[in-house]
Amino acid sequence: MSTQGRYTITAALPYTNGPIHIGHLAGVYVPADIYSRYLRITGNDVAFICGSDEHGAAIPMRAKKEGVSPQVIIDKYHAIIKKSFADFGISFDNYSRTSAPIHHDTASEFFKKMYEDGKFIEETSEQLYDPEADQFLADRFVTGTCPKCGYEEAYGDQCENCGSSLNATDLINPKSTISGAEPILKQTKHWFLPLNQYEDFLKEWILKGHKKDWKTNVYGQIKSWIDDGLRPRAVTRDLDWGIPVPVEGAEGKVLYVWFDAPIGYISSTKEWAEREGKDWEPYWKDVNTKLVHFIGKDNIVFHCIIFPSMLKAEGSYVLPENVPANEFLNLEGNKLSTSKNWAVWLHEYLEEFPDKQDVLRYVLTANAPETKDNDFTWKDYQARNNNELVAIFGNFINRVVVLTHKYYNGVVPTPDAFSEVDEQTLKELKAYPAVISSSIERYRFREASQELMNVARLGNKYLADEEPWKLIKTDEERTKTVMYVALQIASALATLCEPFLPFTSTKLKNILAQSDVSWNDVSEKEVLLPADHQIQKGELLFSKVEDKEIQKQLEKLEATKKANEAENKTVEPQKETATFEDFTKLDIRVGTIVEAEKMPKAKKLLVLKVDTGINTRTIVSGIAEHFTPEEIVGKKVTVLVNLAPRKLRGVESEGMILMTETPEGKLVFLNPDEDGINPGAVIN
Ligand code: B3M
Ligand code: ZN
Repeated sequence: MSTQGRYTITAALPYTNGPIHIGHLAGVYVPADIYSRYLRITGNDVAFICGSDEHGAAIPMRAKKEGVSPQVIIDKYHAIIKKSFADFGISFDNYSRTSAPIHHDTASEFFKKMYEDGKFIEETSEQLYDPEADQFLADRFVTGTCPKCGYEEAYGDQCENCGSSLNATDLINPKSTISGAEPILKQTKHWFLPLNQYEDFLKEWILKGHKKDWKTNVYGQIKSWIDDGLRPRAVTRDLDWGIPVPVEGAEGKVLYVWFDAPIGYISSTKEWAEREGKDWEPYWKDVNTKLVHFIGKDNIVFHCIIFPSMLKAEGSYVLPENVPANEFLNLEGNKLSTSKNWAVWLHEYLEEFPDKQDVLRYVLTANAPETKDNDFTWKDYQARNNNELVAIFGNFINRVVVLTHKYYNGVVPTPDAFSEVDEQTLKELKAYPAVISSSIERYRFREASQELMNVARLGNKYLADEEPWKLIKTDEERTKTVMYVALQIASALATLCEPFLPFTSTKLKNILAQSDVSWNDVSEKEVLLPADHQIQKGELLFSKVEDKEIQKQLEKLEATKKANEAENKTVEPQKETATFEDFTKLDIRVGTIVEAEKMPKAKKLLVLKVDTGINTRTIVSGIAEHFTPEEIVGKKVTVLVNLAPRKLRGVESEGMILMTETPEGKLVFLNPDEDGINPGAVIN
């Protein structure tokens, strides 16, 4: 069991450019909350810290789209997000926001200290500038033709077609997305954190120090970043939304959002400490403090490479003890997406399932994407609720409470001598706190939630075996003992479920009129609910979710799908007329994929060997995110065989596999009967 200590626990600061959904809850906030609640009730000193991330280019972009100021956007979503967290019992000690003055000051000072200590390198380079809008263009604000593959809608930082990461200045025919003007090059100075200088430190700290206790998904990502070689990273931007760079000669520049956001953890801690009359510094600077960051997998590099390098450079802070990042949650087989409205929004869920916060917490924990991406389905939600929370946990408590009232007017009976079964059951019960602790302390929250359910199973089995409802007719003394033992299990459950099911825990403690059973008491005390103790009238802890409620949710998603499809029906305009001669120039054949492998270091590319009937040739195809090499070997495909060969990442590609795309953006081989392919889908 955990020894008492000081913990600073952070949960990723959500961007205030939209509300939050089940993916956020499952990936970050529920596990962080379980961990924090657990540490508190086992006697640790905990600062559980979060806040809204209100800077970055995405906020003004969203504001522009909605035709309002960035301030309106952040105020709106900050309020919605903060309320959702409170509604789901996420027990932050402080929820701040990065627009707060205390954060602006803290981040500015952090930057200044690093600046004065010579931790940055300054570099003047030519950046794209929108002469009409009179501003420098963040990478995402520039589109143009990809120099690698010719795709015309590539972004300044990445080509979504071939997966190459780009520099905005490499784009051919670049266009500003703000004014449409052609950007010009203009000199601008920026400050860079030379991450390459931190390689040795990072290797020593993570690769050696934490190899064993960090999650393999996290460790693997860090290792591959380090193995790829780290480069200096700009920590300032030309943008008019953010924290002004606090040094001379930096007018019109702000701190890069990923520089200021993690410092938000520190400023939120300060805000909390000020309010509580505490000293914030031990929570960040005392070497005995354990700093733990809960995040999603897309934030790993920032929390495991960049922020630790910043902390190291600043010099006075502790480094994270662990970063238990989760994978992603999908919804009914598709990626959660804010823009496609493919989500279960927390505020909407509560309208339809008021009082079922704990159910969602439980389902998201039992099925958490801890080691791989996972799928949330409404059927699974219903099954976990009906078969576990109602049928096991709720049923056990209900029987205990109802029988105690029926037989003893709600007064805990005095037991007789324990039988062997009683002794064994109580012994098993006492072992659970350590078992659940061990899972939680290793960040295995799924496992922990199942061990909790096993406590209820233990109670159910005990009642089913001892059958007090029959026993009462033949042996009143023995019945008292059985009910006494069952009440001890109920009491243990009230305490042990608190990290997972905080609302249920409160209800159950009220029913049992129990206030002072601690986590350790469950294993250490002989008696949790003493004889003669009066319990309260019962209420149902959980209720069944009916088929029609699930059906309604599925229909709602179906409607979203239809709406997205309708929106995507904006079919691409027909191209210029091609003559018959033009057409006959294209030589399209059927081919068989005979080999497939991933292109090293390119997320989207597969290198294929295709038997075209003419010969077997190499074709590089941007489909790696849609197919595994294994699943396509042997597939028949259509191939444009006389496309002029071109090199992709140094590999000569001789031809093109014809593909099309579903409205959800999944690439499919040419087979127009495939689900979701609509008239007008472009073949390319
Ligand atoms: N604002 C959230 C995200 O990437 C990002 C986290 C900041 S944590 C310091 O979804
Ligand atoms: Zn490209």
